[in-house]
Amino acid sequence: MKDGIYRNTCPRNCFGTCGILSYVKNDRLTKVTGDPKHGYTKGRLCAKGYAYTQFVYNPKRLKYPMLQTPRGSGNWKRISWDEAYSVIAEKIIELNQRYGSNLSCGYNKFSGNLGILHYAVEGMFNSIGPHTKPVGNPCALSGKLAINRSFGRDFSSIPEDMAHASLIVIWGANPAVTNVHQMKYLYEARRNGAKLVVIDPIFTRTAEKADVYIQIKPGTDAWLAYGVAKLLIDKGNVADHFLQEETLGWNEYKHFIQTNIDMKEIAQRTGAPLEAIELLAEFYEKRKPAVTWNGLGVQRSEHGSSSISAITSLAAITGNLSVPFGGLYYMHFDVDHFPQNLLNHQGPVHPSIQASREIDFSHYPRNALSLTDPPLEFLWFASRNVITQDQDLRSWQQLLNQLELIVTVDLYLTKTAEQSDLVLPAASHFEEEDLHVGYWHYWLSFNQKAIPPYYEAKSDLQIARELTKKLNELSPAFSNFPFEKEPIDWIKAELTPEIMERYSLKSYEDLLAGPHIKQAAAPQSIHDKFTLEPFDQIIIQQNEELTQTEVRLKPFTYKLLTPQSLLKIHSQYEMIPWLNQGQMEDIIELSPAAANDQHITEDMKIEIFNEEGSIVGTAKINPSLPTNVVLTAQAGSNPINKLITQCNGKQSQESSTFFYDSTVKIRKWGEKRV
Ligand SMILES: Nc1nc2c(c(=O)[nH]1)N[C@H]1C(S)=C(S)[C@@H](COP(=O)(O)OP(=O)(O)OC[C@H]3O[C@@H](n4cnc5c(=O)[nH]c(N)nc54)[C@H](O)[C@@H]3O)O[C@H]1N2
Ligand SMILES: Nc1nc2c(c(=O)[nH]1)N[C@H]1C(S)=C(S)[C@@H](COP(=O)(O)OP(=O)(O)OC[C@H]3O[C@@H](n4cnc5c(=O)[nH]c(N)nc54)[C@H](O)[C@@H]3O)O[C@H]1N2
Ligand code: SF4
Ligand SMILES: [Mo]
Repeated sequence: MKDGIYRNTCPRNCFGTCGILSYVKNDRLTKVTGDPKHGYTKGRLCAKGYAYTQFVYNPKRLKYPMLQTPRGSGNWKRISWDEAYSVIAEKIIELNQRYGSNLSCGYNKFSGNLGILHYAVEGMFNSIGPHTKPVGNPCALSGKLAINRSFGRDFSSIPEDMAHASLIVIWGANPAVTNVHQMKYLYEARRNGAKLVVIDPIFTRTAEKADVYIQIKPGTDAWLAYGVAKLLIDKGNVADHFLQEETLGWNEYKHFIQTNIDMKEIAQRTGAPLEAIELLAEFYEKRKPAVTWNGLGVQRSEHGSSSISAITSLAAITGNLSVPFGGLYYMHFDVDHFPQNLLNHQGPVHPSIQASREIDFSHYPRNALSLTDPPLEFLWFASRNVITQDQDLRSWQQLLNQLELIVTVDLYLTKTAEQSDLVLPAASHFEEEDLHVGYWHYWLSFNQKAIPPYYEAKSDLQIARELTKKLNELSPAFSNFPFEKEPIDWIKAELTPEIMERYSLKSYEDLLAGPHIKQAAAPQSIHDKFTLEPFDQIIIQQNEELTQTEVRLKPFTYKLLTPQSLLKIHSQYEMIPWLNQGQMEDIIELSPAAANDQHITEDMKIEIFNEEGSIVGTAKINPSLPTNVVLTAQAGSNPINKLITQCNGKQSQESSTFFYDSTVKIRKWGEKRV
């Protein structure tokens, strides 16, 4: 590669989707900075971004394809790519002969790298005809469905506009940790006199910055939203004209609130003092424009979808959806407006099987175990670390034990890779080309290949191309993956005339000079945005689930909250010395009351446990935690997700995973279980 500065995009599952400038000398990445031409991130990265040289040249990165015999033994042997492809292709073909289809072959891919070319994994599987694939979205589906019920489509306001708000109400998001660039817009609004309200069971780093912090019992946001709505409706402080003209179901909603909502009960259920609820109502009444932020944290539990609906309805009745710079934030799915040619690649038709078998993400191992005709025998992991990030690990273990071949493509030897037969080293984003659409801001950006691959690492797309060749060599026309296409061909194919117009591009080369914003979504007034994509009527629904929203816990049982950490993205970046020294990883935070119940003192070794198993850690007493909450971080050497349960089958096929609904008990380490 030529020495110089290249344009990259941080591909993590993160609100930033930051533009990066990469400095390259003698084929080495020497430093990275933020891309000043990115209008949202404005030349900044987070700490993880600035540590990318340590991510790329980390001694722990996988260098070569490796085979482990037997699986789980740690007995790894370096093999060539050709040998790896042969092992995989022979197994796929043999399974095809055994079962007469490729249904016994499946993959589980999620969010390690969100670049559009990473749909190569889906494309590669589509290319062999019907197989077994995950569907849904364990992270965000419940909220997405709620927003869709309200707006008839996805909706999330322009993040740059938040700087002009007079009130910002954050329900269950922690941007000071998870969305650091947004803080700049939030601070700008505050400098202009805006008030910030944070609603969260935990006194987070974002809550520390708030004017008003409302500590809420987990899972009760719908009640709080309806309580505020009740106060506004009773005083007649609602956007009557808007509600009559542009919403459906207003009269029913109003009737529901007036007859069902009792403020004393709301305070009791939510744990929020009545004064705080009244203050929030007063803010909503007096401060315009107000923005309402539906955090992902709200929707990781059984009633999460109802809560997002209730919060969204509250934003609507305050009239803030129809005033400039008012708005509602969740996340958007603009990537779905792209052709996503790899994701949608059509494979060969099977004579008798119409379509692939679909397994819901949140029930993957259980559903996979129940497949019999044929069973799932071969599983491919890419951009996914189920052992640290998914729930129901007992079922995962059972599934992994019975599979015939497990392949993991990753940059590191993750907990999931450790349980695989084969690991294939993935390229970092500096070693491949890609195209990126954010899910929070509205910028489109390019990812240039800046350096040669680390040792023998390859991109997921390159692996798809090469495995296809091997399959077709061994069994002609087995796969129809267009392996001759280069990455740039795939990128150009995404930039249809319509997309080019939307992002004001003349050719893809424009993106080499800097990211482009979706035109009609450029920070203008909210009115312009609605004319861009006609604003459907808002359906304000009464939710019958509402009456069940109260969280009742058994005595000495605690809700386990495991939100995201500042210096990691889920299981990623743990090994980076600039960021994580491992010292925080076994901390279990509990309230003084919980500590008292169990006679636990600071720094004591304790165990939290439930029917799934137990985790040992060091107690930290956090005076601001609610009595019934235990707080820990994700991933680490002893992943907490061992204790994340399937919630007694309550989780429907169409929801996010209920990561925040598990409960645990606590005991001193070494004590007998009672
Ligand atoms: N540094 C960093 N940034 C990240 C990530 C990361 O791992 N690290 N992950 C990225 C990804 S994939 C995602 S999805 C986002 C998530 O980012 P956020 O939207 O901020 O969501 P969470 O971190 O899941 O939870 C936010 C807050 O919700 C609170 N919460 C839990 N239950 C409830 C409830 O019932 N009601 C209310 N009101 N609050 C509740 C939690 O205490 C937590 O403080 O972050 C992204 N950004
Ligand atoms: N307890 C608990 N669990 C949670 C959550 C929670 O709040 N609490 N949050 C959930 C949420 S919001 C999410 S989004 C999920 C995230 O779940 P995952 O998507 O599984 O999480 P990551 O750890 O970000 O990434 C998975 C792997 O992708 C790898 N990877 C990165 N780039 C590439 C690439 O280019 N190619 C390939 N093949 N691999 C790559 C990384 O090295 C990493 O090992 O976790 C969920 N799990
Ligand atoms: S992790 Fe998020 S904030 Fe940090 S550089 Fe990547 S996209 Fe930006
Ligand atoms: Mo997520």
